[in-house]
Amino acid sequence: MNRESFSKIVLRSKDVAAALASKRPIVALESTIISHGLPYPQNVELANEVETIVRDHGATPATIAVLDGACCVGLDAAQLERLASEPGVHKATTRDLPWLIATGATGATTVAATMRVAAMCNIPVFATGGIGGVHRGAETSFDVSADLTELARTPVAVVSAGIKSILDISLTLERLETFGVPVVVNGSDEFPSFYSRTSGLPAPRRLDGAIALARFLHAAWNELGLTTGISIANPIPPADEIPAAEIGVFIKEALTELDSRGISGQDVTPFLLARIAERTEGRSLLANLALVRNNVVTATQIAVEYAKMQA
Ligand code: PSU
Ligand code: MN
Repeated sequence: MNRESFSKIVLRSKDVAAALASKRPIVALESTIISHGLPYPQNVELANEVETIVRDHGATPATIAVLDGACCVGLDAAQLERLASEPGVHKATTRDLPWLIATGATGATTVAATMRVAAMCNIPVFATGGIGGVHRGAETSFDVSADLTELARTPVAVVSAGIKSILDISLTLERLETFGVPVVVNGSDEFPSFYSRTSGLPAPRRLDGAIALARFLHAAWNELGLTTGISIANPIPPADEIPAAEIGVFIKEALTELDSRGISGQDVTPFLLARIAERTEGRSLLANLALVRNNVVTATQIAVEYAKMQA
């Protein structure tokens, strides 16, 4: 495999190609959150809004998805609308990429698949809402997100609001430690749990602000030569937070319903996200939108600082 074969299946937008050529900062964005994580039309509104946020903070947005068998890096408004509204867009993690390419299908990329495509294009910073992890009950279901596998082997920094407590946060942090993935929390001593700034678990490491975080990426990849991804947990802003005890009730309820309906595999995360949004009457949705915007600002600031360090 070589660069030439990549160039046949990876379509970079004009803006992304220009930014890559002149080594200007880029922020990768995933698309599963658009097709399977948020309802229409909030999903497409957010997808457009985060592109503007990246530009306003001095970088080029690169939303990633597989459209008709091509890995697209940098999408236009019509492509975002399609991912947000078209029924039957596949949820695509790393193992699904070859099938989408070989059959000409369309898929929204998870954190794992987005990391993989971003790495193919040398885009080191990626913003999302929440990453996947070890599901509760994984000791019998073996349900552990491929996001963790990808963090173990793909050198991309993922800025998230931590991990939803639909997952086993403690076991997820154990897995990341085993894989040697550096995990750092931005500006807090506690690991955040998506809707909440707290989880009851300490931050494995803490750094404050984009310059310190960019320095951390530089140490990992350029000075130490590590080849793993990096997980940057960015707590939701205090004004948008839903306290862990409040959201916990709805999470428990959704998990019970998951069991009684026998839902498994790739459908688990989308089911839980939709159920929680429904049961909180949109409050979780507002929090979700707010934390994504916040992560995109932080990721863009990191991308800008990291690009300066590579000059
Ligand atoms: N967690 C969220 N919102 C999301 C996801 C996770 O709070 O939209 C999406 C991301 O795309 C993540 C994927 O990569 O779900 C993980 O799915 P799975 O658990 O099937 O690996
Ligand atoms: Mn899974």
